[in-house]
Amino acid sequence: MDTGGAALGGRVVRVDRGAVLVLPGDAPAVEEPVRVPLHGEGLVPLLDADGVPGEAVPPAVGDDAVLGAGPDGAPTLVALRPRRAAVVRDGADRTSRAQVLAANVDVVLVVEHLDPDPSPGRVERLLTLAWRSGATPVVVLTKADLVPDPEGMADEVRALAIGADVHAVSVTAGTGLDPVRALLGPGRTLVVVGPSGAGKSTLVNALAGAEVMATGERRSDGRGRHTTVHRELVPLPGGACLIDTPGLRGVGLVADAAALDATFADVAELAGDCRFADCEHRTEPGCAVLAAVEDGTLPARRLDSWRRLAREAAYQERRSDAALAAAERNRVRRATVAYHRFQQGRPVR
Ligand SMILES: Nc1nc2c(ncn2[C@@H]2O[C@H](COP(=O)(O)OP(=O)(O)OP(=O)(O)O)[C@@H](O)[C@H]2O)c(=O)[nH]1
Ligand SMILES: [Mg+2]
Ligand SMILES: [Zn+2]
Repeated sequence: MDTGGAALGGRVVRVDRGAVLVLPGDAPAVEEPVRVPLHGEGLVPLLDADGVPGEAVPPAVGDDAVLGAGPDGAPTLVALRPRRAAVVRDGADRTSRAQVLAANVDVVLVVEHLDPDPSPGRVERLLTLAWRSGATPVVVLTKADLVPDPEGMADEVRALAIGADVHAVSVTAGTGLDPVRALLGPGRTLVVVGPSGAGKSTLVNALAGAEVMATGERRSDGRGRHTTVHRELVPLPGGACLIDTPGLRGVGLVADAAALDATFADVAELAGDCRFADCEHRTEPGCAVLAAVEDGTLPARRLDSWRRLAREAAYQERRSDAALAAAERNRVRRATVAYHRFQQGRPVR
């Protein structure tokens, strides 16, 4: 496949049913994105580092697209360049594969509100998602104007967000945004993830300096109503890109032991001192993790949260192994059918 330097390319801004919106990379100014139709199942080959097409996948927001021209001159999506980092969640149903929420990102902003109280478990879950992506996780605690001691609350979150910066911000009061703005270098891509109503689109607008995304009404119970319904990439005048996403309801994790260990670096370190290498930190003698809970150095909540996510990741891994095995059986069956048709001189489909 000729996907040389001369090939036209662009960034996938949005994925709709049957089409993607692509912002041409070589546009003189930031123009309107072009609508490029998707055909069949909407799968596009993902190129490897050598430009060789590999598995066909659904395009994701943030993908670097290689564009060609159809017979009528209309743009077609030829391939996707290799993804350098991707935020991936477990597929929604039993058959579907993991879903790419955002591709080619540099920073994952884990957005959580200070009012109502932040949920430690949700922050840990989203941090695991963020660590797995390969991008840098940063926690943004919103609505600092609504609580008396945002910094005290931020310190509590810092204790569980090991290795990630944590910023308390208020868009309403215009406070705390500078360290987040500092992440917006030219060519960098940031994606916001978090629950509905956390203020992701409000933050995107503040960073963009314009009302690029619609934001929700504030309800008295502080909960959102899924104002944003599409994942969407917003190019900023300074050359950075922001990807806004709809609120995540109980996002499923894709199994990744390293990401879990990054989020729970404290548990992982303690586990190194357990007597048994395969210690599950339940009832085993010589368990350093249980000892730390016992003497108060590790919050019991933290161990519970680790357990929940580790169990889920293990389940997901078994499930994806089963799905892979089923896909392989299917592939072999199809190949066998094709071979028989070939032997019988019938057209191979
Ligand atoms: N007081 C206050 N309200 C805020 C702040 N940031 C966002 N809000 C309000 O929170 C509500 C939800 O904000 P959105 O930006 O729509 O939330 P979202 O995370 O994009 O929600 P979804 O699109 O549903 O996922 C809106 O009413 C915002 O005005 C803030 O810093 N302070
Ligand atoms: Mg929104
Ligand atoms: Zn142990």
